[in-house]
Amino acid sequence: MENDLIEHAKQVLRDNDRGTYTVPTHGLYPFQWNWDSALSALGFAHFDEARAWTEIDTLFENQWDDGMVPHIIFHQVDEGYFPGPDIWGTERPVPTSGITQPPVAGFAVRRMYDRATDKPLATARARALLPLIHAWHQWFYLNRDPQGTGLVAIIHPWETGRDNSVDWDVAFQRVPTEGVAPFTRRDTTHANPAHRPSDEQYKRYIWLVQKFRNLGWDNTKLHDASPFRVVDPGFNAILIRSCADLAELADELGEPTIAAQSRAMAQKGNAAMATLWSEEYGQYLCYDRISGTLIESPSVAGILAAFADIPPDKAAALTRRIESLAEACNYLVPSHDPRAAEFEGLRYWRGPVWLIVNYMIADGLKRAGKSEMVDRINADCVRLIHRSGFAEYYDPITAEPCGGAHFTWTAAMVIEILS
Ligand code: 9YW
Repeated sequence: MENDLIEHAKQVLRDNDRGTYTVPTHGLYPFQWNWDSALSALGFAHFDEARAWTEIDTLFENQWDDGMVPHIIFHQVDEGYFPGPDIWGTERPVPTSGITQPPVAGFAVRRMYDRATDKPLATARARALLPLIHAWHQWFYLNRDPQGTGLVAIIHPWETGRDNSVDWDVAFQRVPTEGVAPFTRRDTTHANPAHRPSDEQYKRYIWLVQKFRNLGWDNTKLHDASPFRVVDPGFNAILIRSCADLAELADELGEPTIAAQSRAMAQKGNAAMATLWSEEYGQYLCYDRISGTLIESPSVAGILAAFADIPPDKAAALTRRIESLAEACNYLVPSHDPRAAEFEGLRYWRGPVWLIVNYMIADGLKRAGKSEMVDRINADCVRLIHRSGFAEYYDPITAEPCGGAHFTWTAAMVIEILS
């Protein structure tokens, strides 16, 4: 039974494989997405290590000169997605978007290296990627933490990969909708509009893109110029974990300078995470860098923080928090607390379960010794797949499959969990 699931998952990866990169799913997302690729490579690594390395290589071939790795790479022309390269206007040789996404590649590369059966290949690829991933991490702290707080801000909801999270609702009101050129959405022709962000949110997404484009995509200016600057605990945890993992990898590969710098970034980030803890919510919260306040929104971002090396008492508290969420839904871990007024079980990042998020939470809790909760989360992932297939996301109460089907990173996570 589980072997069948793994075989099916591999087929999803093969079907979405475009040779040197994979698409998240054909139709809805016809290009390469940043954190999708890093996590999908983990799935490929179980049956084709060379292909897994190529996935990450392709991503970093499109790294910007300043160190940023863009969130979408438009390898081919496809009118089926909005906003396409003409809207971004980044003028890259291979067109890309102008913002980034959760930097999970450092974690993925270390894991691929550690598990590699072809060590010469892994050593060569990891050695080449090491300075590139390090440059991306340094880019973050330089450009997205200009005050040196130890935590980076995102300047567009798309950067967190949690596009329409409740976390942004208040801060996003600061982003105007006036002056946005008329556009036609494409996502709602591929997926049920009830599972997607609203039109008004799309206008604000595009307003920000226009703003940054008018500033020539100059990252030394964008942070301070953006009316939307939010510190996300999940995003920061991913960056911290990737820095820490890159430090270990750099030690192994004999790169002491990268190791020391990576470790220093991770340590500073880890210490600063404490400022995002909420005793009242029993989890971490986002922080609005413009209003200077924590955002009172019980989303999964504050639980995903477990992916970094958080203190044992915080890992225990997050485990209790997940136990409490389990009382309000049938499948862990909902992207928003089902008891909150804003919860919507079908709408993207306002409630549904995402397997990639589950995977990272479980990975962090495993390191913290919370094996019972890890088993529970993994079992829920498998139950969801059995019931509803390889969907983009799932209703945490009914298990209804949402968004796109035949989804690459969902399949990759199944291979990871079951192998
Ligand atoms: C969009 C590809 C991407 C993910 C994001 C997810 C969604 C794209 O799909 O965003 O156009 O809204 O929110 O995390 O990387 O799977």
